[in-house]
Amino acid sequence: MEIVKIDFPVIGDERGSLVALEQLKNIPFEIKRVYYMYDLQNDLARGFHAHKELQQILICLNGSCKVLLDNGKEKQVILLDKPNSGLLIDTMIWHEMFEFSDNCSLIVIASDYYNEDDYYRNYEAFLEAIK
Ligand code: T46
Repeated sequence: MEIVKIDFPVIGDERGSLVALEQLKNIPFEIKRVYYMYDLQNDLARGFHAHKELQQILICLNGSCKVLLDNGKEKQVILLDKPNSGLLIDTMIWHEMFEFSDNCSLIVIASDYYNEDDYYRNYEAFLEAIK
């Protein structure tokens, strides 16, 4: 399975670091939604679904976490621990986020609005769909 990680250029000076995300430039799709997660619990994993059409870039802005990506044939676990690195979660990739560090926060750049009909939340249904 191809893992796509995007390293965003950091514009830094003595005041700190700045990263710019721009649709169809360093984000490979049109951006329709941005959401974020914080107060994450180390032992409470999230995700456990795949998207039919949605593409997303997941960035760990603070702390670290692991992401399992599963295309139905292969599984890979990726560590996210850099605020200037984004992980592409493409369509039809089952994903789970887990082992959140203290103060972990995640921001997600998404190609479409929230739509519950775009989710496969049942693993067997996901496997059936990608056959
Ligand atoms: C994903 C991973 C990375 C909304 O109402 N609007 C939204 O934009 C989102 C993202 C969620 N919700 C509702 C749906 C649920 O009732 O918020 C509740 C929690 O969502 P969920 O259990 O899907 O959260 P995660 O962390 O398991 O998954 C989220 C995204 O939903 C999903 O698209 O790929 O983050």
